[in-house]
Formats: sequence, C-alpha cells, structure tokens
Amino acid sequence: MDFLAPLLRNEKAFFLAYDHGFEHGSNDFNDKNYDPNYILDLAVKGRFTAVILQKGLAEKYYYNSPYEERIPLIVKLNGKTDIVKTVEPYSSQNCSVKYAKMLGAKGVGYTIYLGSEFETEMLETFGQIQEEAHNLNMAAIAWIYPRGTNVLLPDSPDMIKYAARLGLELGADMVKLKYSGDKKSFAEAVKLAGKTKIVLSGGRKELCKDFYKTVKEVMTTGGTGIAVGRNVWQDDKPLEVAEELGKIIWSS
Ligand code: FBP
Repeated sequence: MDFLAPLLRNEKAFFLAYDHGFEHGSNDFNDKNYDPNYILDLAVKGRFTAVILQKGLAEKYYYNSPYEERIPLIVKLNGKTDIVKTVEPYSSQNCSVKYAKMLGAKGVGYTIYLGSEFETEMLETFGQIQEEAHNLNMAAIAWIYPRGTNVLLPDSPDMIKYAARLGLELGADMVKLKYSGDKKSFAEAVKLAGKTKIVLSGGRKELCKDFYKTVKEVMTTGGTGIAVGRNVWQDDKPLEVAEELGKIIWSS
C-alpha cells in the first residue's frame, strides 16, 4: 500500500512545515508569517505537495476551508515548547490519529528524540501511531532527531544513518532528518532507510544559495524531497524561494 502517494507529486515531496509557534514561540515570526492563512496561501501558490500543521491550526484554518481541496495536510501529533530546557527531550502527543483523519489529514507526523532518556516512550508511541495510521490509510512520518546527553554529535553521519535505519525498522513511510553534512554519508543514510523515504529537515534560515546547495545534495543522493519551514517563510520573497526549490526537487 502506498500511503505516501497523496502527499507526493511525481514521487517527490515538497512539504511546508509550520509548527514553529508551538516549538519555538513567537520568535520565528514576522508581521506576515505569524498568520496561518498567509502560510496556507503560500503552500498553495508555492506548489508545495503538503502543509504540516499542529492540530489547532488544522482545526481552525484548514478544516472545512477551501484549502482542503487545494493542499494536502499532514498533522503533527506531538510537540514540545522550548521553554523547558531539559537535557533529555521528550515530545508528548496532543492529537490522535483518528482526530487528524477527521481534520482531513492524509498523513501524520511524530518526533522521536533518538538517544534521549525518554526514547523508549517515544518509540512505543510511534509504534502505535504507525499502526493506527496505516489502518486508516494514512502515511506515518517520523521526525527522527538524535538529542540528549547520550548523543555527543547529533547531526554526525553515524547518528543520521542510525536515525534513517531506525525509521525503516519502525515502519515509518518517511523519515525527516537533518543533513549529515556530506553527500557520501547522506547517500548511505538513504540506502540504509531502504523502502522508507527520506526528506530533509530545513533548520534555521540560511543564505538561499547555501540552502539550495544542501537541497541539491540531498536530491542527488536519493532523498525524496524536503520538509522545510523557516528557509521559505522567513525569506522576504518566499514564492521565489519555493520556485527555486521546486526546480531543484523536480529536476533531480
Ligand atoms: P524548519 O525547516 O524551519 O527547521 O522546520 C522543520 C522543523 O522540524 C519543524 O517542523 C519544527 O518546528 C522545527 O524544525 C523544530 O526544530 P528544532 O527542534 O531543531 O528546534
């Protein structure tokens, strides 16, 4: 069963992530991008293949709106704020798979902090979510971020490869990973993930040319696409950035 098909175009993923008010507070926003309608409009005009929202935004801005017909939805099922600076991160679930389905989601997302003292809880929860999602014909997407005191180098090739393989063995349809820093190791991560697809997690806003270079490397090493937020909607010309990213993704 190809659970990802509704979220892809020509087998490539171009997701606009927008759960930053939850994860980072208001610091990421400006006068335009604080508004969920602005982001949904950008997702449509920028020809993204899906938008990623937390439950509250999905319920109030997407559900029963014209956007339901215009852009597929992924609901992020867990989250944490960055106020509590615990060294062992844990992201708790705040939305069920069933409720995400009711809101119109074609897929669900869940963060696992690989290496955290709380990884057991997150692995267990993702296991349940994956089965519930597949039973409802939805994609299960894992954000796998190595973090915590056991993890000395979170974005190191070994950690990113571990995260990729873990996604496969957990049954994720797709894993969202940070960049490992070089093409060789990212290609190995893609290979280790096997039939599980890999998408790049964007990170802080960079110079466009630097971000495009990373995206090109991800795409030439077998990545399926990107799930990006700040590098698009924090730019002064987000539609131009989306167009450029689209060219890179669909020309690879
Ligand atoms: P960005 O492209 O803006 O980094 O968004 C991707 C994402 O995974 C978001 O879904 C999430 O809010 C954010 O990164 C979390 O980043 P971090 O945990 O590194 O603060």
